[in-house]
Amino acid sequence: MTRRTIISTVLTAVLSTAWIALAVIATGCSDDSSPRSVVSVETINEGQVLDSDVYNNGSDQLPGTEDDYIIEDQVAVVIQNRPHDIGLEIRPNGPFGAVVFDRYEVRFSGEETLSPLFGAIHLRVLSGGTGTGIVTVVPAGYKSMPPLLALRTGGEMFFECEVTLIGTEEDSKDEVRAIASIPVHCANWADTEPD
Ligand SMILES: [Ca+2]
Ligand SMILES: [Ca+2]
Repeated sequence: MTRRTIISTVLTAVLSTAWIALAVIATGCSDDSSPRSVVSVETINEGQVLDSDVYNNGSDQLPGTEDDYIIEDQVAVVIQNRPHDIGLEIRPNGPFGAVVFDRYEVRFSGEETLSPLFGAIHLRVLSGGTGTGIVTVVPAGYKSMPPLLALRTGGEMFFECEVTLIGTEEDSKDEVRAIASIPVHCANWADTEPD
């Protein structure tokens, strides 16, 4: 091996190492594995406790007749989507980091047990903006079986309900989650007409 070849080989090795170092630095400078968008729940059910009516006597106001029905409780969830790196200038409607939620989970805690609920949703929230999704919290079916069924004739039950919206950031395809909790007060409340 000539002296020139040795120098060339060493130089190539040094340059390769430099490239690797640059690559590592570049990786280190970029964001970590977390999504570039940070989503959070601004409000759920406008910050109100959900009073869940387990039975509606219908327009004749009599229980046990044909016009009776059971309301499916839905709440509005307002999601905020802001950029992870606050140094970036993000405009609403810009292409960066819109998130799309496609499903949600509801989990209850309380003295009585209610099964977790898994639902679908379609909500796209632009970066730097907010969006409102409607989620079912207490399905009608839950009110037709124990333990809620017993409330038709009286009593009340309290639950803390955790709602998790799950989706992806369009740009990075990273999963994003927004979590909120809402107190739910179940009883056979005075009947109201559905919206
Ligand atoms: Ca009725
Ligand atoms: Ca009622």
